Amino acid sequence: MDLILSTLLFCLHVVTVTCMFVDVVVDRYDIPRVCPREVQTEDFVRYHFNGTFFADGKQFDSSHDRGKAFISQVGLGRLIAGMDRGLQGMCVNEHRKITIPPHLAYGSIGTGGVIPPDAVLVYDVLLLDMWNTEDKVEIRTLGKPASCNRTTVASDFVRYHYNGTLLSGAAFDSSVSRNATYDTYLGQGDLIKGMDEGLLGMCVGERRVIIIPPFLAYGEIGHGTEVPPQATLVFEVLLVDVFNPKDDLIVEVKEVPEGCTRRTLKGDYIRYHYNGTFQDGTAFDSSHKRNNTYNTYIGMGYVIQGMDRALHGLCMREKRRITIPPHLAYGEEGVGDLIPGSAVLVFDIHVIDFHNTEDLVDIKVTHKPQECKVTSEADDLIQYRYNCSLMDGTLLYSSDHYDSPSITTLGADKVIPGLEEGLIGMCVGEKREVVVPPHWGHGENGAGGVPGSAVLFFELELVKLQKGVPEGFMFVWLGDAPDPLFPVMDLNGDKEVPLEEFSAFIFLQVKEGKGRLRPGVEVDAVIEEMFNNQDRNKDGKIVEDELKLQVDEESEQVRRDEL
Ligand SMILES: [Ca+2]
Ligand SMILES: [Ca+2]
Repeated sequence: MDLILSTLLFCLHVVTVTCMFVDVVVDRYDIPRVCPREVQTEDFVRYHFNGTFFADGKQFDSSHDRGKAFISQVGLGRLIAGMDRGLQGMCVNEHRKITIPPHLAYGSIGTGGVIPPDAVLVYDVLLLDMWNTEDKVEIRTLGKPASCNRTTVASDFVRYHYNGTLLSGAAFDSSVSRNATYDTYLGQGDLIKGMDEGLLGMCVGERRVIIIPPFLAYGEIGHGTEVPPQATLVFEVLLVDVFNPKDDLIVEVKEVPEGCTRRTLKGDYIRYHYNGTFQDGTAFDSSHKRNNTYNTYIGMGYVIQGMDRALHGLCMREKRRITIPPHLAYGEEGVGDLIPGSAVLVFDIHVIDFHNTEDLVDIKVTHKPQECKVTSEADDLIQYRYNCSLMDGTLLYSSDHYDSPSITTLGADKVIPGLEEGLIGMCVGEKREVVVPPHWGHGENGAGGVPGSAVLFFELELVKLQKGVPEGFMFVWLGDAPDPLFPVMDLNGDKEVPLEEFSAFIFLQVKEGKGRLRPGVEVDAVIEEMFNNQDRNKDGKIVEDELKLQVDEESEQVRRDEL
C-alpha cells in the first residue's frame, strides 16, 4: 500500500489533476482490534462516508449530512467500481480512506454536474454493518450452568434479560437497564424471527450472544429511532426462566427416611421447612431464615395450588424439590416485589412432621424383657428414661441430662397425655418408641422448647415400677379386707390399738401381700396420719367403735382425702 501511495503522490506531483491512476488506493487508518468478519463480494454493507475531491478537498457528498447511513451490496456493480474494490476486506467500525481514480469512478464524463470529468474521489468511510443473504442467526454460548434439566422449545414461555446492540456496538435497548425481564412466548411470532430462533435450546442461567442479520430482525424499516434500517442486531441474552403452559408440577424426591409408615393425606396438618428460589437460583423466601417451619393444612387451598398438590404422599423427614409453573403458583401477576409475574418457583422442602387430629399415640415396642408379668398402669409409681425429640431428630429433652431417671405416678396428670399413654403397659426393662401427635402433647401453642403443633418422638425405657394405689388413697387392700377389721388389727387382743400396733399391722399386711401402701412417700409419716385419722378422739389409741365409725363412712378402705 505504501508503494501505491508513493506512486500516487509522485504522479500527482508531476501531472496534478489529470494524472491517471492504476488502481484504488486504500488507507486503513483505523482498524478495530477485533474483526470477526471482513467484507466480501455480495455482502451488504451499511456505512457512513464523506466524499471529497482529491484535487481541492471539497466535499461533494456526505451520508452524515443526509443523516442516514448508506446501504448497498458490494462487488456486483451497484457501486462505482472503485468502491466495490475499496470496501473489500473492511471490518465493522473500521475507518478507511478510499481514493478512487476517475476510470473506477465517474470517468471522463463525470455525473450530473456534481462530479466533474476526470475527478479523483476520496471517500472517508466508516463501516457500520455488514451481512449476507446467506447469513443465519449466529449463536455464541458465553456460559452454561452445570446442570440443565430442560432447554427451551417453541411454545415455551420465557423470561430473559438482554442487552441489544448494533454490530457497531451502539446500544439500542436493554432489559437490564429497565430492571425487568422481557417475557414472551417462543416460536409464536411475537419476537423478531432471529430471536425466536436464537432463544431455542437454551438452559435457564445460560448466557448467549445472538447475532441476527437484518432480514431476520427489523429489515428495511428498522425499529423506532434506535434501530436503523438494515441493521444487524447483537443480543447478549441471559435466560432467567422458562415454562410451558402445558407443564405440570415437577416433584423430585431427594431423601426418604427408612421405615416410613404413614404418608401425608388431604386434611393433614404439616410442618415443613423450605427454601424458595427461582429457576436461576435466586432465593426469594426461606422458612429457615425465619427459624420457623411453615405450617398448613394439606389439600384445603391454603397454599398455592402446586404446593397443595405436592404436599401429598410425603413422609416425615422427607426432602423434595418441587418445581411449580406459574399457572399453579402466582400466575401472570406475581406477588408485589417478591415474585415477578409468570415466575416458575422451585421449593426445596424438608418435612418435619404432620398429623391429623384423629391420630392416636403410636407405640412401637423395641425391646421386651423375657420376664414380663407385671406391667405399668394408672397409679403406679414409675422410674423411666426418655429422650424427647422433634421428628427431624432434634433432641429437646432427655432424662440423661439429669442425675437419675424421671419419676412419676401414672394417671396423675403429671406428664403430657401422649407420654402417659406411652408409659402404660410396660414392664421393667421394656423399651419403646412413641410418637405423640400435638393434641396428645403440647397442642397448637407448644411449650418451652416444643414448637406449636409439633409431633414429638419419645424413646422410653421403664427402669423401675412400684405398683400404686388409687388417687386419694394411701393404702389399699389387695384382696377383701378382713371383716371385722378391729380384732385382726388388735394384734395383742387388748381391745385397743396404739400407733405402734397400728404400724406393725400395716407393715404386716404389706409384707404378706394383702395390702399396699402408696409408693414414693414417707411411710412412717403416712402411717401416723392414717392412725390419727382413725383415732377420732385423739387419745393415742384406736378402739373398736372409732374404727366402726370410719368403716361405715368410707367402706373397707382407709381413706386419706387430704393427701
Ligand atoms: Ca392392742
Ligand atoms: Ca381413740
